[in-house]
Amino acid sequence: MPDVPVSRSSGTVVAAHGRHYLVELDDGERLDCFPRSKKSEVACGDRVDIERVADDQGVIAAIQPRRSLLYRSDAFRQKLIAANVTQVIVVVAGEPAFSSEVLMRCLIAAEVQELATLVVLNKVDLTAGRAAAEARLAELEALGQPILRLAATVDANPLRVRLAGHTSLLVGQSGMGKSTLVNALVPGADAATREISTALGSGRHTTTHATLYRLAADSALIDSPGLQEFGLAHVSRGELEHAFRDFHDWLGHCRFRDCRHDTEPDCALRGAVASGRLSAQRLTLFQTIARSLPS
Ligand SMILES: Nc1nc2c(ncn2[C@@H]2O[C@H](COP(=O)(O)OP(=O)(O)O)[C@@H](O)[C@H]2O)c(=O)[nH]1
Ligand SMILES: [Mg+2]
Ligand SMILES: [Zn+2]
Repeated sequence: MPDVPVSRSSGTVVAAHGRHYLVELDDGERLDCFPRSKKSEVACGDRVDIERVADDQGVIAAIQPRRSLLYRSDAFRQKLIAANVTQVIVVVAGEPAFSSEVLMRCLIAAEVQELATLVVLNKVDLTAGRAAAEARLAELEALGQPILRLAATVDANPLRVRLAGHTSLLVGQSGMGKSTLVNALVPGADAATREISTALGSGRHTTTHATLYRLAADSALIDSPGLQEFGLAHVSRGELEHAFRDFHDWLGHCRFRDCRHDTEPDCALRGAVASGRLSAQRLTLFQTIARSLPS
């Protein structure tokens, strides 16, 4: 090891690509960093303690306690998305058509972390797919889910006021317009993204890693790579049931306490569907996601 005196400082992970991180130190300097141990899992948005090992390189010595951690998971592993987020913004669009299941999975992951959620229907300047998208969002909106409609390429400002005081994460399938929103809201984001991609050796043209941008002293925006699936292996059946807000009135009223709301007799949820008080699509969506859970 070179004989460099160890200096310790703390900072925020502003970009994460594999096991390579860009950390913004509290004095504003940006430093390339690697985790100390093979096992350590660092996420964009993490507050970390850094030991400088070279002029231009640091080691992440510790991750400070997180106020939230958003991740997806299958039976074998988890993929961190972002840490210390306070608001999850799921971006959808009419064109290309979005998946209701992916949207719901993003909302469930946020709900489990008790994070505020906002759905942005982007590209409202396009008529293609708009009616179909609205039809699929209507159910969620009726349940009290906040939905914001805008066109990132025309005017992204309606989103700006919703970001104040938050560390917001943009998630969703690719092609929905997340990066376009970031570029519209953060001056110089495009150039910064290219610089970071070069530094981290990731691809230049699509979002390959989560990146945090500062908006003001009290707010930040994190862009994330598009996802086509969102594994929820870490979510329990109970958490899943509660994340479906329209189920609340019926939970606990099935004949069997451990009712799976599938083929059991006297299931309150299926009863509610039969009497038209609960949407059949919502119960089907629940079943689809429930079947993918480990238990
Ligand atoms: N017409 C229209 N196109 C948009 C809008 N927002 C994004 N796009 C386009 O949609 C494509 C995908 O955008 P991008 O930001 O890369 O999506 P991401 O994968 O979610 O980051 C790009 O070609 C954008 O120019 C919008 O509001 N209206
Ligand atoms: Mg992108
Ligand atoms: Zn039931």
